[in-house]
Amino acid sequence: MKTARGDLPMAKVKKILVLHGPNLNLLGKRQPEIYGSLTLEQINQKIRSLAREIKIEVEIRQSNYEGELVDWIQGAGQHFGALVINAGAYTHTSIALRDALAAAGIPAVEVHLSNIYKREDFRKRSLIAEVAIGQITGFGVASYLLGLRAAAGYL
Ligand code: CA2
Repeated sequence: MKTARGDLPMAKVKKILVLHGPNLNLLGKRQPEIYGSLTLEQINQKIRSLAREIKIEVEIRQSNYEGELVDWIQGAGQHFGALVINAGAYTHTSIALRDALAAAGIPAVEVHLSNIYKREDFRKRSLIAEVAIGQITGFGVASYLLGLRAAAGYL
């Protein structure tokens, strides 16, 4: 039987794709008062450790390029059952990411390290919130871990 994913069999995809958007590769080097002191690699280790604990597979990618993120989201439905995404500043600007997430055919959880509603006005609007199943914002690295648990519930 064919599925929304095309020719793949009905077997559930147990893997989650975690996407980090622009500038998240700079974490730990600047603005620790806003984003914490962990580097992106340290955050990724915590994500992988939780994934092992709750027995799910994760793949983690980071890009500073909007089009690359769009390509990854477009392809995600073929290999992953859900997405966790911190789209960084593209959260507030990217109709392209929003459209890709809306078309992805898998649930996405939006996460942010900082509380975007306690910051500048331009960060208070998320263009992807309406196409995500939910949003977790303001808990530092725990936002990713809560997001992973939430996404795992949809596998
Ligand atoms: O709070 C979040 O997770 C954000 O998605 C982080 C983005 C920001 O543009 C969003 O409004 C909220 C920024 C990513 C990290 O940017 C850095 C810039 C300089 C030094 C370290 C990180």
